[in-house]
Amino acid sequence: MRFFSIGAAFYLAAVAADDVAAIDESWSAVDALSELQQQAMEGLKVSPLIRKRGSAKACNIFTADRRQDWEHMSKCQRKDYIRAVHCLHTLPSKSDPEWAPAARTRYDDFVAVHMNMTMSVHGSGLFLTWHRYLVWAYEQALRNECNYKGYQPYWNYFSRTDNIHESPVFDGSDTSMGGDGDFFEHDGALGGASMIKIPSGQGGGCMTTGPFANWTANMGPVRPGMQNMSAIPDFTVYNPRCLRRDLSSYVTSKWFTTANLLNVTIGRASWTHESYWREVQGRYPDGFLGLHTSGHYAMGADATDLYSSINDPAFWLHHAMFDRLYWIWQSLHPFEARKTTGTLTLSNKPPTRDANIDDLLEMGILAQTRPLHV
Ligand SMILES: [Cu+2]
Repeated sequence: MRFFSIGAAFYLAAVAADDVAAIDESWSAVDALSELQQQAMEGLKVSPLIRKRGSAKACNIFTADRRQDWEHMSKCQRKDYIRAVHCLHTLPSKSDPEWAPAARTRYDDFVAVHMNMTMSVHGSGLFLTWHRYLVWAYEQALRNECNYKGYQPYWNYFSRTDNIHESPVFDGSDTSMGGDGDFFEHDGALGGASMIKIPSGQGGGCMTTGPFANWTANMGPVRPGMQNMSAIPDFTVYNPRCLRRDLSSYVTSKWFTTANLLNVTIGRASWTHESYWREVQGRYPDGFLGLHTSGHYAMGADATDLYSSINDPAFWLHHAMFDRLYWIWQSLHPFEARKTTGTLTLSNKPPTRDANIDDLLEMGILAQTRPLHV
């Protein structure tokens, strides 16, 4: 069985080379990822879980909704998505104003919940699944409250890594998620717990062109990685301002590589849940930003704030992609897929117990509370 042979071949270094696609670092990251996805989907078709829950109504590979690569969506589809995001950004907030006095719009409800939970849903055992659930809740809001017909698109960040300005997600056209910010002279950004220096790009200021020109952020930033940006203490402070970007091809070309992709999907870092979890979040003392943080620093400016990066409407395309990698890894590593790693606090500060799969994912007013793994 091809699916199990991938995990087993790499995990046990077994000789099953004829079953394992000969993906190596000579492949483009885009081609490698499509092949990995293909194999992950084959795996899901033969998963024992599907046999157990094989009814037509069960959520499985045959019934699942399909998210799409922004690059492969039609202009009409992209425009409908952009319309729906603006809709959420226009509808009034449903948050209790006592709890989130700075939240003005329905979009802000997502910002407030993310900011409020920052210290327990990053660098923790809840990190991967909580963000999966957050993206789902947002997708539901777009569909149910803004009549969006599609599903949450993703930014394939292994595409156009040489020049992020050419990515259809960020090219600034009317079918993009906006372009770069205006030029603002600054000292670059410090990522990875301030251990990794990112040179400044050509932006850093307000995003004044494209479909999200003059987009307003109402909360944050609390601890932006971009230098020379002022901060506020927490999500209760109303801080309306333009959204800023500083697109970074330095980040995309350095970290969105075939080698890093293979490492977390079939290579050494993919072997256990713990190694996957660690690697995708970066090894900061080694100067390695990791796929998750790289997504944020590739967008730059507002997106470099751990708390309020969610203000950038492209946050969702990044996290949908990050979640895509997670399910591909899960499918390729079925014996590790339902585990969790980490405690209940960011980098275990303050110290807390290990998270477990019965821990609850809280989403405030965005969605019902549910266990980490069902
Ligand atoms: Cu987050």
